[in-house]
Amino acid sequence: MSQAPWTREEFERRLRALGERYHIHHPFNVMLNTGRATRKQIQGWVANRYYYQINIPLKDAAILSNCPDRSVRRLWVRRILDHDGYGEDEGGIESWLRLADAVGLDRKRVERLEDLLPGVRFAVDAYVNFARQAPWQEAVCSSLTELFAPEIHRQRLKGWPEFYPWIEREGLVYFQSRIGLARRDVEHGLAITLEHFSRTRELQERALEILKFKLDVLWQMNDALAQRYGVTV
Ligand code: AHQ
Repeated sequence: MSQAPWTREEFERRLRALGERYHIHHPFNVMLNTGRATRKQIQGWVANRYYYQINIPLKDAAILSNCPDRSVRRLWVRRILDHDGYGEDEGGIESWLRLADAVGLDRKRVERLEDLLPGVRFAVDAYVNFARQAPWQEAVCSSLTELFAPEIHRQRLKGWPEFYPWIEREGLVYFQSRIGLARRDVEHGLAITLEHFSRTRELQERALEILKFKLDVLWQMNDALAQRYGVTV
């Protein structure tokens, strides 16, 4: 006998409760955002996170290619332009390369993925392949880790200038841009998720599993970085 679905409020509460697994709590990220990272650890993080950034548009294009609903696509497409740029706006991937410049990395080396760790590559590829193969609503649900993203960007903007004065402020422009964009994107993604997955308790439980999968993707990236570059807690 299947159980009755949770109310939408309860379903959303349970989605948000998974924030306790967000990578803001990973020791590597805590080290970064409390000023205890070395130049090498920061450079390693920027070079590896570049692979995540360049794959976001591919992930979002996969969702578009699986989604027959024009009203969804016309909003979801903004995400690709946010990263790849549009008209005068050079986009988030260029901003990430500015961050690479600002932390003293050779951007050509970053673009050649010379420092990409296997654990980061496999975690990111798992995310992109999930988005390619899963029903588009499941891939939308997996983007909801950004429910928790504004806080992690705010932490960087607040702490890094004081902790890491050697990083040119221009390099932090990406984090500033994401606070507003993450809020906009989450509003859209959460509405689709609450609508699609609220019909049965099984669907709601599936949504929680999907979000846990994506939280693991982000957590694994930090595990790989901690293993390669060390972590001081
Ligand atoms: O810069 C980030 C970004 O553009 C996205 C898109 C979104 C998605 O579709 O999965 N997730 C995401 C995230 C970004 N930055 C991460 C960070 O820690 O800087 C956080 C990450 C996320 O929370 O999923």
